[in-house]
Amino acid sequence: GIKERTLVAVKPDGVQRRLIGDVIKRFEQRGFRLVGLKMLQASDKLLAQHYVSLQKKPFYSSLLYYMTSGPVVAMVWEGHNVVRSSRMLVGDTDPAEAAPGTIRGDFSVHISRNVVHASDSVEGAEREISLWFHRSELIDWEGCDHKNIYH
Ligand code: YYY
Ligand code: MG
Repeated sequence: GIKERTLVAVKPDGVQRRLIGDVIKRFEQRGFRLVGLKMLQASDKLLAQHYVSLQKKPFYSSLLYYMTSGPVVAMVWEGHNVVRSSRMLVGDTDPAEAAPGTIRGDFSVHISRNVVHASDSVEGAEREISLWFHRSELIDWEGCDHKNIYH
C-alpha cells in the first residue's frame, strides 16, 4: 500500500563525505514522502538491536565500531512499495555488485563503507522504525502532488 514505510540511514561515512543531500534527493525525486528525519550519534545498544541478526558474523564488531564512529542521519520514507524500491535505489550490499545509478554504485567502493542503510522487508522496516524513532517523531503530512504520483 501507499502507507508502506521504511527506515533509511546515512551511515557515518556518508555523513563525513557530505552525502546526506544526495541520498535525500534520490528518495524525494522518486516521489517518496519523508515522514521522519534526525541526526544522531547511535548507541551500541541501538545498533546491537538494529543488527541483531548479524551478531554471529565475523564483521559484526567492526560494523558496530564503524556505525558508532560518528553521527548518522536516520529517516523514514513512505510510499507505494517503498521497501523494495529503496533497496533498488540503494543497490547491492557490496558496492562492486551495485549498479551504477544506485547510491552505493555511485558513491562507494567497499562493503564496509557503503554509505547508506535501507530496511530489507516490510516487517524489518516496522521493527527498525520503532527502534530508531518515537511515534511522535513521525509526521503524517499530505503532499499536494499526491494525485500526480499515484493513480
Ligand atoms: O542490508 P544491507 O546493508 O545491504 O546488508 P546486510 O547483509 O544487512 O549487512 C549490514 C551491513 O553490514 C552492510 O551494509 C555492511 C556490513 N557488512 C560488512 O561489513 N561485510 C560484509 N561481508 C557484509 C556486510
Ligand atoms: Mg540489512
